[in-house]
Amino acid sequence: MPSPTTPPEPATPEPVTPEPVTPAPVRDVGPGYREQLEQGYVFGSVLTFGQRPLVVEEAQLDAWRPDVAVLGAPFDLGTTNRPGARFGPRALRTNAYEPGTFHLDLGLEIFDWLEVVDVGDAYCPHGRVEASLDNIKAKVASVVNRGIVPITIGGDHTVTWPAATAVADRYGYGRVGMVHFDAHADTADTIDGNLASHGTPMRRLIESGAIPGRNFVQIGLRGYWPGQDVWDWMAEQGMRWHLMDEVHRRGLDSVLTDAIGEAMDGVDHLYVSVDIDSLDPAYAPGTGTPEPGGLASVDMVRAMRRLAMETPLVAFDVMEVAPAYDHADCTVNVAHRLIMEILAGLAWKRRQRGEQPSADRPRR
Ligand SMILES: [Mn+2]
Repeated sequence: MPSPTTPPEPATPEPVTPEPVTPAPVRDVGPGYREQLEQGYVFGSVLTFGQRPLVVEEAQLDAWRPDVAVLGAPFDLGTTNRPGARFGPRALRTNAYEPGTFHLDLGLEIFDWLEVVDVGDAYCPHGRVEASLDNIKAKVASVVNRGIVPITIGGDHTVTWPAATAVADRYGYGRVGMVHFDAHADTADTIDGNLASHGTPMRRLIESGAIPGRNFVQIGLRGYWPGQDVWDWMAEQGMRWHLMDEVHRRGLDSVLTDAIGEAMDGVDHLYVSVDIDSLDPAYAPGTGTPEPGGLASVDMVRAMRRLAMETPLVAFDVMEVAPAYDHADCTVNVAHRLIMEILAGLAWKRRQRGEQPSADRPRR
C-alpha cells in the first residue's frame, strides 16, 4: 500500500490519436475545359446541367467532393402512352435557358454556396429493361454512397424505383420518407403484365420496404386512374395522398406543410420525386400522359425551394419530360427550374449553417 505521501505514479500519457485529416477538395479541370465552362453562353458551351463540370471518373468524384451530382437516366421503356422521356436528360442540359445563378428571393449566388457537378448518364441500352434499371441503381449508388445528393433526370417514372432503392440502400430501409408529385399514383401491381412500368414504381418501393407506406405521401393526383382496388391497397399500406382537388381548395403551401409532416413522421431523410405531369399541361405539355387540371409552375417552384430549405432532403428526381411533345421549351424550362430551386434551397441551408464556401470552387 503506498502511504498517502507517496507521489503518484506518473500517468502513462494517453496515446494521441491524430485528428482525421480531410483532404481539401480537388476541383481542377484542364484549361481548355475551364475555358469552355467559363464561356457561360446561354445557348451553347459545354452541354452539362447548368454548365457544371462533367465529372465521370469515380476517383475524380472522390477528390472533387461535390454537394450535389446531377445524373441522367434516359430510360422510357416503361411508358404506357406517348414515349420519348429518354430525351429528357439531353433536353434539360441543352435546351433550358440558362438564366444566371443569383437567386432573387434568397439573395444568394447558388454555386458560391453549393458545389454541383454533372456525372453524366446511367447507361440504358435500348430494349434491355433489367440492365437499364440495374445501371441506374448503380449510378445513383455511386453518388449517394459518397454522401452526395443525387438529382436524377428521367426518363419515365420507372426510374424512381431503382433510384430510390439506391438511396434506401444507403440510408436504411424504413429511414427515408417520400414526397411524390404526380397526376397519377403509379401504384399499380402490374400494367400489361409488366412489373417495371411507369405506372408501378411506387408499389415496388413500398413492397420491398425501401420506403414505408406510411411515409409515402402523394400530391396532385387527379383524373381517372387507378381504380378502387388500387386505392384500397394504398390505404392498407398507410399511404397518404392529397388529391389535386384538395390542393385547389387549400393551396399547395398549406398541403405541403401537412405532407412534410406525414412523410417525415419517424424517419430521418427525405426523397422528393416529381413527375412533370403533376403540373398542368398548360405549363408542362411535353410529357407522355398529360392530365388537365394540374399544379401551377408558380406554386411548384416555391414548393421545391421549401422542401430543400425545410427538410433533410437527400435525393431528388424529375421524371417524364418528353421534349418531342413540348412547345417553346416550356416543359424543359420549368423542369430545369424545379432543379434550380432545389439547388437554391440547399445552398440557403448551407449559408444558414454558416458553412463557408470552398476557396477553390471553380467558377464558370
Ligand atoms: Mn409518375
